Amino acid sequence: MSKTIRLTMAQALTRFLSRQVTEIDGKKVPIFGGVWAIFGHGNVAGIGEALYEVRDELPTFRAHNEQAMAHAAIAYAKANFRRRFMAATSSIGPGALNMVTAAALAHVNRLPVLFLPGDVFANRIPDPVLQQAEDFSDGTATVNDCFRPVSRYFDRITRPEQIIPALSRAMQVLTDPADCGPVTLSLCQDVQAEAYDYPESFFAERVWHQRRPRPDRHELAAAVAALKGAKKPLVIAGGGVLYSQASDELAKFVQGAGIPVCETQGGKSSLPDDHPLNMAAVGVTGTSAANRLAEEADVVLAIGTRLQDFTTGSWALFKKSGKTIIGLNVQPFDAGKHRALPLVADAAEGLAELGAALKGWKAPASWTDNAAVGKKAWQAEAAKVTASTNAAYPSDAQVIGAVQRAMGSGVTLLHAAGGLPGELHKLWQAGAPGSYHAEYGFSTMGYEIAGGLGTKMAKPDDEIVVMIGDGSYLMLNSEIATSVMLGLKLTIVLLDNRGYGCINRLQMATGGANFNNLLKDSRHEILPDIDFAAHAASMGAIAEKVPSIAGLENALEKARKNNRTTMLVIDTDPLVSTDAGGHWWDVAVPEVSARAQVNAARKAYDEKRQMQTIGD
Ligand SMILES: Cc1ncc(C[n+]2csc(CCOP(=O)(O)OP(=O)(O)O)c2C)c(N)n1
Ligand SMILES: [Mg+2]
Repeated sequence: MSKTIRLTMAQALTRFLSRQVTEIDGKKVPIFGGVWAIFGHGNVAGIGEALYEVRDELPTFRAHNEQAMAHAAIAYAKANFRRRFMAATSSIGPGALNMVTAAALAHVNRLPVLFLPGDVFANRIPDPVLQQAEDFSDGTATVNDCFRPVSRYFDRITRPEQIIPALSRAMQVLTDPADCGPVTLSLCQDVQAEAYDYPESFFAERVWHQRRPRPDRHELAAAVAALKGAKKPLVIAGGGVLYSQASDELAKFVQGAGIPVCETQGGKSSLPDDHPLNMAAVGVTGTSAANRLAEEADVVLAIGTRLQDFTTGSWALFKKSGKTIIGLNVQPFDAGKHRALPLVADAAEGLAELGAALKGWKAPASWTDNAAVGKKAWQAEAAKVTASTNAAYPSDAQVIGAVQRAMGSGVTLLHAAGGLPGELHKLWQAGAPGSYHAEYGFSTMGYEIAGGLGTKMAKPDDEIVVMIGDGSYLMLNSEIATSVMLGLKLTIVLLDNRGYGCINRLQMATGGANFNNLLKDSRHEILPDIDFAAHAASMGAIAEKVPSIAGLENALEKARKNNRTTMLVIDTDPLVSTDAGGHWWDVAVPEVSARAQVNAARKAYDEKRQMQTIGD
């Protein structure tokens, strides 16, 4: 018999988590950066006590909203290129369900996070407990079943020994680059506190290394043959390039073969913005430089991308009939999308092998040179829309210009929802890999501030700039208080256009009346002039409303020196967005309507849909 140790399930869990290690730059570090926790009766006595025991090795952080704390955990994993991650524990019922949206966010973005919601009593003796939903026909159902479709692995722990296989499975999912995503271990309250004789070996230190699968020989040969036949090849760099930390390999590969690169939201900063082959953003929010090439490309090497509609222009952008897509992706599900030739591999490994096999081959010089001309033209357009202005209500693009001028490309910029993602994708000039942090897989309003917090935890020496709209801010801002309390400084730029500007613009573009998006177009008795600066200041931030673009630049320069979270608020124009670049996006317009504008929009919509391809 091996030696055992008697612990509660919760003690075994936290002890196990604290012994999981990874190696970064040759140094061993805990793979869990900590645990976010909001306690209630469902976790305070069990998990709470167990977290206290390991608080020196596995720190616990207190937040103000469960969704937000999970956002912080997810951003932490993203900023660490998925090599380190965090756990988030809640009580049962509302606390647990507050994390479901965040679980979906992690699921869509393929980011590792360990959810530890409390669950009802496994023994069912005190049923129904506070916050327990009762299913009339299913005794095993609890609200935590909502995590199932948004978890890569879900388990309910109803006996203390179950935590042993459950944690092994959890670690496989969290560390696997292909499967990677949220894991939910739903922890019955009574079982958290139950003791068991666990084998001591379960708590031995375990060192995890990033798995980097190499390509299959046949898939590689097919991809090389396709590329060698290309006249107009194009690389799409997705988030997988960053997660694989494959930027150097990518640069080497495209420089060797003379292939231009375009970037998805998740893949932006794979190459620095000023890299001559980087055409920057592609798709609905793309640059003219990238989209021009996308329309003509005959071989598209899609690396680490899910090929979501914003990238493909709802499959109307990549127009070349008979084109070949090569899906270099660690996940076969993505690698084979749209009848692509799959090249299942880690991005860096795949690029290295492709590069070696293509050695000496180059794309036609006319194609590569043509890309450079397009890039120059785009840069001139971008400079125009981001130039300074004295306008009382500047555009988002003009605010972006001010942030870029004041902060440079050395900061880490973060955003998630509203009009900003589109403008930033087009216009932000990113620096180092990972310096552009977009949550645009789920585009969750309210990710921004908590996401900034998690990013700051991952990159304490970086200046983190969070750009956010008034709508997102009002949805979830409470982690400003957490950032102040934890001494984790963020610089937040809030663009107040008094409503849901981008959805209002979408409404107008689809023939809709201005309705229920901007504050002025919504049902109200009173229309308050919301004082965002006062609101942030009340949570301990340094906050100020700036009167102009020049005022914003000055304030940002001062904010650099602050050691506390600082928020700058600027009024902006809700109706303006950047026309240059961009591409049609499929948003279904009503087929019949009493409004002439809707009927006209439907006619235009039907025409645009003719451009869509499926599998060609
Ligand atoms: C949680 C959530 N609810 C709704 C949406 C749909 N949505 C996307 S952007 C947006 C408006 C965002 O408003 P704001 O943050 O002020 O940015 P703006 O559009 O004004 O630039 C809405 C409602 C979303 N992405 N996330
Ligand atoms: Mg707004």
